[in-house]
This record gives sequence, structure tokens and C-alpha cells, in this order.
Amino acid sequence: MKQEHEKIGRIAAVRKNSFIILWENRELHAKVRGSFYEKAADQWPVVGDYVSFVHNSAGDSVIQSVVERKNLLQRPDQAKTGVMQYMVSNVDYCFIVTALNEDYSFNRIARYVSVALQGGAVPVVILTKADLCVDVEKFVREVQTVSDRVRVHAVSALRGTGMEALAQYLTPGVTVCLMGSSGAGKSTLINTLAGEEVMQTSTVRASDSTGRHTTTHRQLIQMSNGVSVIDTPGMREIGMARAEEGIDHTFSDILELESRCKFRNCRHASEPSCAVKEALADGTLSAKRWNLYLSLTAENSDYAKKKKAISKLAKAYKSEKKG
Ligand SMILES: Nc1nc2c(ncn2[C@@H]2O[C@H](COP(=O)(O)OP(=O)(O)OP(=O)(O)O)[C@@H](O)[C@H]2O)c(=O)[nH]1
Ligand SMILES: [Mg+2]
Repeated sequence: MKQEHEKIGRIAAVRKNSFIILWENRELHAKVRGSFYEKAADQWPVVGDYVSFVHNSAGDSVIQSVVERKNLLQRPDQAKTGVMQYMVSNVDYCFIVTALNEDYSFNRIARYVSVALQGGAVPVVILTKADLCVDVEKFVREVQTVSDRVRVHAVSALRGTGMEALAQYLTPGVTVCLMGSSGAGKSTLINTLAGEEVMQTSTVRASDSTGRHTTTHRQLIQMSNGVSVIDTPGMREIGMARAEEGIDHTFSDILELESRCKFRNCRHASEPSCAVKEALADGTLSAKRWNLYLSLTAENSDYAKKKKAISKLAKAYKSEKKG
């Protein structure tokens, strides 16, 4: 319960155990109250969280609790240690930013779409640097085949083209999070939308078209039109973990096919009247899409197995210490 003297603000940035709270157009430095140290990692404030806090005008304010989240976007940490990284919360639209150069990857987009859908955010693929690409429409069409849940727009921040299509998402009170590789143009897009330089940007390496990790931490920016935008540092990869529902939503066409197989536990191997095999044979389902679904699902369940093994080891270690 929020006490009389507590205020509600929104987390704009997190640096280890220090937090920045946005409150009445001010940025306040804050720490969490001691009881947080007994809480699980996903209970700690992340960028996008609304928090109840006690204001301290002379020093750090103190976060008392995290207001119940609408959603939480997460991914496995890159070291694949079985630990999840809790990225951002209370996101309406997840802008999956991919440049129309060597950065473009159909498979990576499908991964981001699964993560966004798992977190309950609407995935919107933004193909940037359209000015560098000769056949933009081909890529737009291809992205549309990732999932019927995905929306896609091609833009050039450099030329200012395609930006007007993004206005439909940018309504007051909405939170948009931008994700994608370093150098894809996330911060540039935010600056263009804000109409001023709110984020620092820098040129990409000509050799491989990738960026230099200009944005180093997640940051929420409140724009004058009432939209909150979260910029994130470029990600090298996006692994699959705890994303089974997101994967199912992304590949809902495959789930629909599976439901039409004669046998409920059909492995789509040698069983008769298998709707998946039939769709693969008549071309309604491409082998590429089927294999992508299989590989994302396998990666996701591998993670669950690994996590189980780790917790088993941890339990054994604990009881050994006790005994
Ligand atoms: N040609 C072209 N260049 C662009 C466009 N948008 C961004 N860029 C350039 O791409 C480079 C990288 O842009 P950033 O906005 O810093 O990329 P970022 O995704 O924020 O990168 P990180 O912060 O490292 O994750 C800059 O030199 C931009 O000027 C575009 O539409 N067309
Ligand atoms: Mg950036």
C-alpha cells in the first residue's frame, strides 16, 4: 500500500543499484529500500516501471515498491548462464529496428517478434535506412511473412521518408521501446521523432555496417507530445528463453496446421494425415519457415532444460552444505 508521503514516478534509467526516476518533469536519483535485496531479480525496478518512492530533496530518494506491471520484456543473458535479463516494462509498442543493409536478418526479426509477443507488446518492425536499399518493397513483403501479428514500415531518417506512418503509434500516454542491432538507427529515429537531438548517435563502421554501441544503457525519454520512448543499446543477439507463447503467437499459422493433424501428438514425421507435412509438400508452408520454428522452439526448450539442471545442482549444493 502506498503511504501518504509516497509519490509515484517512472524509472527512466538503471545503473547497477542506482535509479533515475522521472517525476513531475524532473529527474530524481534514487536507491531501493533494503527489503529489495531479499527479492528476486525480476522484482527489482526496470526502465519503464512505475514506482512508489519517498522523495528526498537532499539526496537519493528511496523506492518503496514497484507498481504492478502491465508487461515485462525479457531475454536470456548473452553469456547463456541460465539467467534472464529483465529489460523494460509497461511497453505498448516494441519497435524492432533493422537497417536495410547487412544488418537485415529475417531470422533475427522473428526472434524479436517472439520476445515482443511473449511480453505482450505489439511488434512493429521498422526498416531503417531505406535510402540505402534499391528494393525496399521486397523486404517489407518478406517481413510481413514473419507473422500475421507483425506490422512493418520502411523509413529513412536521413531523407525523412516514411516517418508519417509512425504517427499512428505515437499517441499521448503510449510507451514505445526501440530494440535492434547497434548502428541500426534507433537513436537517430528517436531524434527525428522528437524533432531535436535527445539522444547521441554516431556513424557506423563501413567494413561491416555495424555500430559502436553509442547508446550504452536503456533510457526512457518523455517527449513533448506525451509519448514515452525507451532507447536501448544495440544487441548482438537475441536468444530464446521463456518465450514459448511468443513463439506460438509468431508462428500461429503452424499451430493452426498442427491442430489439424490426425493425431494430437503428431511429431510430423511418419504419421499419416499430417497437416504439417501436407502443407510442406504443397508449398503452403515453406521449409525455411518450418525449420525456423523448429530451431527457435528447440532453443527455447534447451534453455528450460538447462535452467532445470542448474537449479538441481544448486539444490544439491545447498543440501550438501547443510549435511
Ligand atoms: N543512410 C542512413 N543513415 C542513417 C539512417 N538512420 C540512421 N543512420 C545513420 O546510422 C548511424 C547509426 O545511427 P544510431 O542512431 O546511432 O544507431 P543506434 O541504433 O542508436 O546504435 P547504438 O546506440 O549503438 O545501438 C548514424 O551515422 C546515423 O546517421 C537513415 O535512415 N539512412
Ligand atoms: Mg543508439
